[in-house]
Amino acid sequence: MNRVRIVAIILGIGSVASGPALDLSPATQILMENGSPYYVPATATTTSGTPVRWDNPTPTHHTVTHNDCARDAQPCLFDSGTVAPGGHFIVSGLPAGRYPYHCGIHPIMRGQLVVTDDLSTPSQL
Ligand SMILES: [Cu+2]
Repeated sequence: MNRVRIVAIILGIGSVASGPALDLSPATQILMENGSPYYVPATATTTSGTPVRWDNPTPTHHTVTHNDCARDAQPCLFDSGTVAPGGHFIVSGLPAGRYPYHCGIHPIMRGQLVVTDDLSTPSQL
């Protein structure tokens, strides 16, 4: 009985790992596109405790680069580097804030990530 149950659990994990459509992780997802608005949604809102995942379903290489990465005085909070077609990029643990970003390869591609405090996580006392 127990063995059957364990096999079923393993198969379940395998199907999630191999099928992006079945990804059950509670990430905020953003799609890259080759046409406007380029990042969908163009403005994504999430909470500080939620990973953010950008997927590149296009046949083109793109990046997800925080705008402040180009300014020496500002902290560069995320820069994916090149994300190949079919690839993805995940950021987690961002503090609350508003993060405009762009594609380093195609500067016309611009998006914005808004992170709010995660109210489900108890604040440190
Ligand atoms: Cu691009």
